[in-house]
Amino acid sequence: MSKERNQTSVSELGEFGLIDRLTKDVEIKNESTIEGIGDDAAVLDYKDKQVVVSTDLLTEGIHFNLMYVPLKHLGYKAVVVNISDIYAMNAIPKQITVSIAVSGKFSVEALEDLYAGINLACEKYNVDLVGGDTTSSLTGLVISITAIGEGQKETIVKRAGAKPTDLLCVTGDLGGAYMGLQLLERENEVFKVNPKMQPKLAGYDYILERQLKPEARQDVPAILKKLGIVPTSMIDISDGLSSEIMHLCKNSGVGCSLFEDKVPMDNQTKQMAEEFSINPIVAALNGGEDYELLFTISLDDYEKIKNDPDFTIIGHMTEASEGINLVTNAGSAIPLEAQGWNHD
Ligand code: TPP
Repeated sequence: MSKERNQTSVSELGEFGLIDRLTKDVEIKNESTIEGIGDDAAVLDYKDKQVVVSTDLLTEGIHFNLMYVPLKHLGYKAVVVNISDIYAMNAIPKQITVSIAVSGKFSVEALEDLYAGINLACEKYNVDLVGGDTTSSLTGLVISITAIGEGQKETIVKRAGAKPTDLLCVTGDLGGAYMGLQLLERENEVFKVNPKMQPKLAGYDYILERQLKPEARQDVPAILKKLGIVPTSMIDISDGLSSEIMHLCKNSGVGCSLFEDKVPMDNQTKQMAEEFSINPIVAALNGGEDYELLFTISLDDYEKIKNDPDFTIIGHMTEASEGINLVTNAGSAIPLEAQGWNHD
């Protein structure tokens, strides 16, 4: 929370004054936005397009800890995790609505920091903020974002559609966001005991950024289009690789063999996992928040994708009766368990 600026209480501005102030920098960038903030609902003209809508809720103490997450980063990340769901449909996000519930501990200036992050993400991803709601909360901050995107009927990709011989592919690398979170939690515990201790974060910029300022795979729909590939199924990795594989398999009615040695991981992820005595594959399988895309393609598309540096083939789908298995580095196949992150 900024110390330099004068602090205004939310009650001084009132709900509508607050909305005006928080959204004063919003600009409309897309032709399809006929009506933005100000009416009962946004009006979007999509003509021959398919509209895709997704909502996510983030709650203080459950999804984020403001002891080490700056509000500007939180705003940015809240947008990214939502629009990641739109890219996961092979669609392009165009508009978002943002609803917040805030307790009295937040000043207007603190909320402006949150919206500065939201606006920054809207700039980066070319998305319009077109509506939302604000209300009070007794327990801290709650952020709900709805993302709206557009796609073409022929190229929208769902979780169902994978066939038993398809290849399983992933973008980027996995486990980094989880190891970044472990590092921040550890240093936060140290801080609570001794606030004068300097946090030991040096050398871990990548995994910290993966946790604090993740990016959505904006580039993927265009790359797939260029390669002439329409995935047979797709999902984004928010809860961890294992539970996302489960979703694809369940929705498609297939099984899967995932190869441990193929799962891409960054060196910082591996290093931090070693410091925490965690097997790095566990961070990739169960950590979550990587916001990479996991998808299946027809075996016929193998030649198109095999040399593309954006994607890694990590396994293949099987008949459902063969189950969902992890082929370990030692060569044994063990049933994969969906131990993705949950809120308990
Ligand atoms: N606790 C704190 C304080 N910070 C975190 N970043 C996490 C836990 C980890 N975490 C927060 S959201 C999330 C994870 C792993 C991903 C899954 O969130 P969920 O609400 O299940 O998203 P959905 O699958 O509904 O999109």
